[in-house]
Amino acid sequence: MLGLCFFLLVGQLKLVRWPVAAMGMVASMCTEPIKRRRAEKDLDDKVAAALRERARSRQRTFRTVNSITMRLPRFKDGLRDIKDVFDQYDEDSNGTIDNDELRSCLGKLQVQMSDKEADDVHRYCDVDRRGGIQFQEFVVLLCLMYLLFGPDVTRRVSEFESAKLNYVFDELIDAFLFFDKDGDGKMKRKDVTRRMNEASHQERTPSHTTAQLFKEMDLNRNGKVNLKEFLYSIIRWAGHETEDDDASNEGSP
Ligand SMILES: [Ca+2]
Ligand SMILES: [Ca+2]
Ligand SMILES: [Ca+2]
Repeated sequence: MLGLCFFLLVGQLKLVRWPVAAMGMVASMCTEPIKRRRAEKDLDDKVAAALRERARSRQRTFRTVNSITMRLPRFKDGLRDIKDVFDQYDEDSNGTIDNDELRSCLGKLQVQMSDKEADDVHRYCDVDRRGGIQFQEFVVLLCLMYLLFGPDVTRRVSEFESAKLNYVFDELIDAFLFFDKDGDGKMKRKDVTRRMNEASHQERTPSHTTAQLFKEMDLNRNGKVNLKEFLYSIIRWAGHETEDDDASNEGSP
């Protein structure tokens, strides 16, 4: 505590000597992450509320982890269809949906949002923080829009593929609800461990495996996995890698 007070004090002493413009910049650097965190939390809360509503109105469809694993090939098929949709909205074909492309995409899906809200969603769905929405994040985005705004969203994506997309999104969301035992919109490690082991009494999943699994899903390392982290991980595990992703992953550290 004393150490923290010391750092704060040193910081203030330095600020006194800085020009006013620099102080303004520091102030905006300090407030910006707070605003971002608030927008992130608001969206987390909205998603959690929609999940609770859904859990109340829907019968549980998954009873074991194996039943989820068996659906992965179907997820993969569904992802192939979404790739065509992504290409349609990635107007300049650079493999990323930027802010303007997202606004135009949300307009076509008739999702009512202000530009600021659209930008918040853009930031929220940039799960890997590489800037912009790449394909896997676009699947997360569409699934979240489906959860928040209902099946009309997928109908506007594609009348023809709508039923198939709904099926994939329903299954993905139900898989999350299977693990989110207390229905607060966050999976805890103990929930995942319990679920992984309740199907078989003889063959327990080693604890280091569930720990590793959880660590891979908990992208921001806060000890909980929310729906977007779960979706992003499942999409990776379903094995859909686009050529663009392969190319950009090679370049990343
Ligand atoms: Ca683009
Ligand atoms: Ca991204
Ligand atoms: Ca997390």
